[in-house]
Amino acid sequence: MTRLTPDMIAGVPEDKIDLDSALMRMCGTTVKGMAIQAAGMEEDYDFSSFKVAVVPITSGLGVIGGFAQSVDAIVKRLGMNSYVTKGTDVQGFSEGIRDGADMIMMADDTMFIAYNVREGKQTNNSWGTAMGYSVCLRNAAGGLEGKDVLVIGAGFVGTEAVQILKGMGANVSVTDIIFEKAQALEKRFGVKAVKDKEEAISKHKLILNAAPASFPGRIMAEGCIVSTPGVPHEFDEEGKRRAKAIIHDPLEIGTAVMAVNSAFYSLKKH
Ligand code: PYL
Repeated sequence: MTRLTPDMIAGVPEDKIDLDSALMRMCGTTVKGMAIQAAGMEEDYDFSSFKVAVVPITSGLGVIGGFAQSVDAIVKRLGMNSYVTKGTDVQGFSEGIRDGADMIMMADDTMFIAYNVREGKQTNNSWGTAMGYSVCLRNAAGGLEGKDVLVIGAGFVGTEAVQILKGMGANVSVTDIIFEKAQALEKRFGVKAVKDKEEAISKHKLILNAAPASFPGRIMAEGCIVSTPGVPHEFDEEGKRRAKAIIHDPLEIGTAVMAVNSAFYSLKKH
């Protein structure tokens, strides 16, 4: 998983990219609507009763400037009652519990989770990101049943994505810079491992890019839809011209899905 930098998430707290409008234009949903779909629910929900504590974590490579504030802003935009704890790590976790938080969100260098305190259940960001970007791709494509979809990257997110997309009825191919990783997913999930990434990109109109790689527009299919959580993220002018839609944000789609899915552990009971 590529580690975010403060620059990558600088505009998230004030929603500089206006993600709701972008998703409404490309996928026909708001961020919250997408997250509710990703969590397998239908109608809208008022999440204002959910108290969420976002805990900065200093382990490993340490705090990322603006990360906790970005998560807090994303969760607030879902209508939840969110705050960043004063303490970090165990102290921050304990503060959230003491304050009666329903959910605790925190990330170290390998895991980012939304922990539902009441239900003792968690949702992680790899699943949240894979599910969120798969729902966006499905909505932008008007459904994936029987359609060819290419997943780039057989890491944490790509591994979740191949399963989710197959479950949505897509014919899934997967490629990775380490071909053996793609072959391992072929063996486990019955998807198709493809070795030549550029050839695969040129042949697919539906792509979920779960790798840090971006790709030159000259190999992209006309009218392709690229759902791409991969960071860093850049597409050249030719790529932007050829694509029907490029769905991307540095953190919000995955975070919104994991927060909503974790909240639903409590709501699905009723
Ligand atoms: C969750 C993000 C999405 C992409 N890469 C993942 C990443 O950067 N993970 C590291 C997050 C570290 C957060 C730090 C803090 O500020 O609390 N421990």
